[in-house]
Amino acid sequence: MSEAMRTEESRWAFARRLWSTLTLAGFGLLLVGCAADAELDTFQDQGETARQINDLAVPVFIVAGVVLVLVCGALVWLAVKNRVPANEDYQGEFPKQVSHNNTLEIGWTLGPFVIMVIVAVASLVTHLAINSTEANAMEVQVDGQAQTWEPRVVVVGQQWWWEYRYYLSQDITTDDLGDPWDLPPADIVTSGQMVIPAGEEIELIVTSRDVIHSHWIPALNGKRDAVPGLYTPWKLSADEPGVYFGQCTEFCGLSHSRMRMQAVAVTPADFQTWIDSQMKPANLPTNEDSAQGRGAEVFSTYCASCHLVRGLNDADYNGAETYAGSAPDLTHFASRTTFAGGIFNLYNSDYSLNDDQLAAWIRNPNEVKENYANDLADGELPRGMPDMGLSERQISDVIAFLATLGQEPTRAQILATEVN
Ligand code: HEC
Ligand SMILES: [Cu+2]
Repeated sequence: MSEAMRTEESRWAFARRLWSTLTLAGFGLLLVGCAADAELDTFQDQGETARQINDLAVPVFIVAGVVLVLVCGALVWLAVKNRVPANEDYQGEFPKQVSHNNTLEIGWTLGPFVIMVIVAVASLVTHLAINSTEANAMEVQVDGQAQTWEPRVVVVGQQWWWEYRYYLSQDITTDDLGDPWDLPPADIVTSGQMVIPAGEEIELIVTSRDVIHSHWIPALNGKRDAVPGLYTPWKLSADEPGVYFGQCTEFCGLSHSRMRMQAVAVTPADFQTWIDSQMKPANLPTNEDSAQGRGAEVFSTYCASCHLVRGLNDADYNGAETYAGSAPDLTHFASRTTFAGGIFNLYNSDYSLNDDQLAAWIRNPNEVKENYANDLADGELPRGMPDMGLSERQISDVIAFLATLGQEPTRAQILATEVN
């Protein structure tokens, strides 16, 4: 065997191996998409809007699939059936040439036309339905006073976490909001977790403070872009109490894949309880010499330029010194069960505080979630939380302080919201 032939042969062997590897990898990826309990499965609708989307998408997928199989099948079948050897001396018959066949021409014009009209009408109907909102004002107690509240949440994306703002005492509209860098104070502000009453349609007002993000909680609804400076209406609802996972779906920089969120749907009674506790200012430590007291001091020195703890630094809080001008409101930090864009568990499954993870975060955020917040050029503002060079003592003190902020979640809540 000549040298040239051998190389030729090994090239072929390589190509074959490459092909089978790629095919296997392709099938692997396909199967990964089949996990029965996938958190971001678009086909497991658990709310009205998600259901309406599926009622449109599934039949359209099926019709498109049938058309694909018919067209490709006909193509392959005709090609095989009418094959003629690539041989200039071929003397046999050539396939019959068909043209100007009225039945065929009308058929393959009208068929697709009818299918497209049906799909277009169905799409339009669904589109209008998922973009319309209903008036479903519900009764809530705010500071002991009954209020009618049209369930509405202002959703703000920034690198790399979601903020949820609740205005219970007024029927907030985009006109009242002004610009997203200077929103009016809200009754309740959370991050990463949006608590909603189950069975109610929740109107969302979606915006961003830096780059374009996209809000997506697939069990409850499709995606909606969060565009800086623009307010876009959206809605979602959950049929039953439960936890519904989401993920930012517009590439927004370094930690885009670690920008997650959860909708936590609760019963109306639990929702009221949640409102009552969230409306309270922080419970501040009274003993300055306790770990919590020293932690509050650390907070005031190192953290108050970005984070708000209502009752502690409202007076001189004027937004965060970050590119987006915002950082999570920590007034009720310990009432949430995940942190840093919904990627870490704040509690262990034995109900204790996940202080290892929290310490790692405060020690150097960039190491556990990449950001762009350290060693910046002059005048450049951080995207994410910087490493503040605290001592281990300061870290454990500030954690002791953070642990006192907000009503502790229940064990059921901790287990249901666990992320991995
Ligand atoms: C320069 C502004 C800035 C300073 C100063 C700062 N942080 Fe942050 N912090 C942020 C930003 C931005 C985030 C959101 C980052 C993310 O999720 O990617 C954050 C997130 C957090 C979170 C997670 C909150 C949540 O709900 O997800 C905790 C806890 C936290 N910071 C604690 C602290 C503590 C403690 C200090 C002081 C020692 C501090 N931060 C100082 C900007 C700051
Ligand atoms: Cu994002």
